Amino acid sequence: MEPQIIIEEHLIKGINVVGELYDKKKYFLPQLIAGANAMEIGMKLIEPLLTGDGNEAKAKIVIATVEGDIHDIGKNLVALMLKNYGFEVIDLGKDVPAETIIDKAVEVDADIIGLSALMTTTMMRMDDVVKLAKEKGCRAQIIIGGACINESFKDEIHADGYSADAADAVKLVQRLLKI
Ligand code: B12
Repeated sequence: MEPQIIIEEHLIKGINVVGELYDKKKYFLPQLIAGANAMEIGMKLIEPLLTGDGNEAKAKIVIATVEGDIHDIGKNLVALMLKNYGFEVIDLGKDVPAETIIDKAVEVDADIIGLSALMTTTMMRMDDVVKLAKEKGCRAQIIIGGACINESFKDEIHADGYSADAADAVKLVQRLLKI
């Protein structure tokens, strides 16, 4: 089976089932954490098997989960896919303050900033990053994603792009950078 299929058809579908059972109060935090850990272990095994075509120009992408949010499975997946397509990805991790993200983007002269948020309580932290980028004259285009994010939220906070999944994130970056 192709590694990409294992991720899309099995790991992501699996964690979504865990999420649905959690919503229905059939699963609780321990099961949620066990599911997330299983997904991470699976991803570590699959990572070396993924191969991009390696033909893309090396653009720099700073990626992070916003402050107050510790969900990083989706962000890690997006980072992995982008690396796999030859982009230089600087992953700042999770629960990252806006200042840290913008300072790093300015320091490395990033082309793109990728932001992830999974909670309605943390999605507004993306707005902070967009505003701070303008204030500090950061030239990077900002793309956003996460289960609670959509195209209209992207427009509302004046981010440059939104994608619903990791495969589309690659296409989005290629489109924004015109490559
Ligand atoms: C796994 C999980 C956890 C794990 C996280 C482990 C980890 N290392 O990430 C643990 C158990 C730690 C956890 C904790 C909590 N969680 Co939680 N969690 C989930 C769950 C079940 C799945 C999330 C996930 O990983 N999905 C799989 C990935 C692959 O999908 P994804 O993140 O959406 O990413 C894809 C796209 O969105 C997109 N994408 C993502 N990021 C980006 C970034 C860019 C730039 C782009 C372009 C695209 C992109 O591409 C990705 C790949 O295709 C969701 C339920 C759900 N169905 O979403 C709840 C959920 C997100 N959690 C929730 C909550 C409330 C919490 C807690 C507050 C629970 C608690 N009471 O403590 C804490 C959070 C504490 C905090 N401060 O952050 C709520 C949020 C509700 C809301 N709307 O605000 C959810 C929706 C569950 C629910 N229905 O209540 N959680």
